[in-house]
Amino acid sequence: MIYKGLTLFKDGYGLALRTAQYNYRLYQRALSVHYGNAALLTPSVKSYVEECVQLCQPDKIHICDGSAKESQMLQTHMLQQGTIIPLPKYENCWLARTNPADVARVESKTFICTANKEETVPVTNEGTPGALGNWISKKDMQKAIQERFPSSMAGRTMYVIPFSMGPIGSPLSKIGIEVTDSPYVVESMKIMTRAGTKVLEQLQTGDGQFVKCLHSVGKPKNGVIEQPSWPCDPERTIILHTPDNNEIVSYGSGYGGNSLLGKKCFALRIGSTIAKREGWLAEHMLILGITNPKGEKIYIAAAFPSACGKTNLAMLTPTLPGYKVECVGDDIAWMKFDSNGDLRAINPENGFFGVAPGTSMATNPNAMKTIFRNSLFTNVAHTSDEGVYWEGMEEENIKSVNVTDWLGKPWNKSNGKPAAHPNSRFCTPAAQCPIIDPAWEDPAGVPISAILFGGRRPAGVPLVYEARSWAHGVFIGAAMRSEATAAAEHKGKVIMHDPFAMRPFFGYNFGNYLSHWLSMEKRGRVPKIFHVNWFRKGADGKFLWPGFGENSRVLDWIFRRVKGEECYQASAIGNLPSQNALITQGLQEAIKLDELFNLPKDFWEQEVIEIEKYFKTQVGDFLPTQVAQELAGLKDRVSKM
Ligand code: OXD
Ligand code: MN
Repeated sequence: MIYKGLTLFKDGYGLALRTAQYNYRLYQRALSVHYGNAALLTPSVKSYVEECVQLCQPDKIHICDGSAKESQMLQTHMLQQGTIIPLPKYENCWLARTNPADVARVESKTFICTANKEETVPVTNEGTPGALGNWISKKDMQKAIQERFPSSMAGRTMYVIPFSMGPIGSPLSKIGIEVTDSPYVVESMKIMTRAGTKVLEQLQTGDGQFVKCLHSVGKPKNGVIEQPSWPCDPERTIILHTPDNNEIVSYGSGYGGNSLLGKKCFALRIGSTIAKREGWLAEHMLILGITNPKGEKIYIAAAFPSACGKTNLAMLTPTLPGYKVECVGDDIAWMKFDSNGDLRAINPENGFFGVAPGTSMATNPNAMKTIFRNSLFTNVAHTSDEGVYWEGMEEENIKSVNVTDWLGKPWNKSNGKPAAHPNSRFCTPAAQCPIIDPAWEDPAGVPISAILFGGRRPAGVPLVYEARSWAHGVFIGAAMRSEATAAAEHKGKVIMHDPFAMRPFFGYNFGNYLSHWLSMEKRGRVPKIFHVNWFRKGADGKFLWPGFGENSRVLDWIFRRVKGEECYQASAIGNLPSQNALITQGLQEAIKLDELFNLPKDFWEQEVIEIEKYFKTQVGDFLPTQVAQELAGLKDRVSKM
């Protein structure tokens, strides 16, 4: 095998780093570091970069420093390539349009690589295809890499992004190095994580550990890049994770969760495996702080599937007088017990990569006040006054302008197609959120008093109920279901199982994940668990609950339960608010509380059958006995309803 040797030059001179194959001088080609300071790389980062260079054969190396000057340089480059267009209506905002074949996460092409399949997914004898993640063998993973990566960066620059998930230096934070050939990824990672020189300095003083993240947008086999402004290889896209050596390899897609490797790949998939080993939790959860009229404050974490309103809840404007909500994070929580036995959470991210459609001054004014500075929009519509538009945004914005849709075509309402892609996004710095929590970067994290599970359930599931115990709460998380959304490649409004809102993000066997959750009770004081459903519809097909700011009424009940108020009544599925406990005074519309909290026996009998089937076919013998007992308990109580 011929290795291309690597010589990293600082500003074209000086520092030479040798590969193990340095003696193959004949084959060596000096690669200049045309931006950044290679002297800051630790030996293990250097050797990782060298490996990536040997494999991907980039033309240049850029070591990201995280500066504004660097961003300007990359923006100019992306403007020239046509990857982004400026949005002078706002301050330092940009719009990217992807290749239409690269618009969402690709769950079917996402794999976890372990020695045995059972480490990754529950293996059952039921003959039903597994829906709790995809396993790949080491051999097949190597084959997949060798088929795609050699020379995949030829003619391009390789960017080396040092990033921290969590505040730099926090005992709860972890570091990653993402190597990518996409300047869009660099700019997005600079918003979504703490990235740049400070992280390299932390690596030098800390334990030196980092998660290896290799990403290439790739080159199609036939050599034809359909949209040069957005190179990708959708047919051969693959996203690979090796928990054994904390490594991520992603090929073929430039889109969000497939390419910003700190987010789903690191913070959730690899993160959950590290968390299991180290005794903590890495979860697909928002974190909010809520202060009641007495000035008491608690923090709540909530897991909803993608595109089910986590960002809206995290930034809620309460309608209940005297309440205040502050945002710690909108997508991911890393939670660990401290030495006092309190469960403390950090948001490992530094920005919001939120779903744009549906976001407006009416639904999420705090998001709207966050996103029009220093933000990168993807696949939203463009207006002739150099702004953006999406479905749900106040229509005044487009009264006197022309709209170009996410595909770059003229658009008006009458053409019947959405102007923005349903999974179009804003990528914006969290610090700009007007209600960012004062403790959002506290290295110690914030103490979590309640965990919420929820999803889009049009029928049968009440607005809110409380788990009877920790084990019952774990069962509720395991049994979560929700209507499919556009965040991934699923089509239609089918109700899918999405346990813990983690189905696409488990880094290891779901049965073992459940045992890990159950074991948390022995490690410290566990929070109360609740299930919420803002999406129940009445017989007339309309939503029974107004949602958004009115959800503060549900948070108020949860707050009071956390404080020990006896404002509940037991039911077959868990504790419901007792008569009049949910504050309804001041609601704009009359609420059909009976319909909202009604528990139809036939619905719950069916739900139990469905959960039983799911556990049997998907989890099999890996289902912890305690969870099976909780299901049996529910079945028994439902039979007596
Ligand atoms: C996300 C997702 O992007 O869950 O957060 O898809
Ligand atoms: Mn998410």
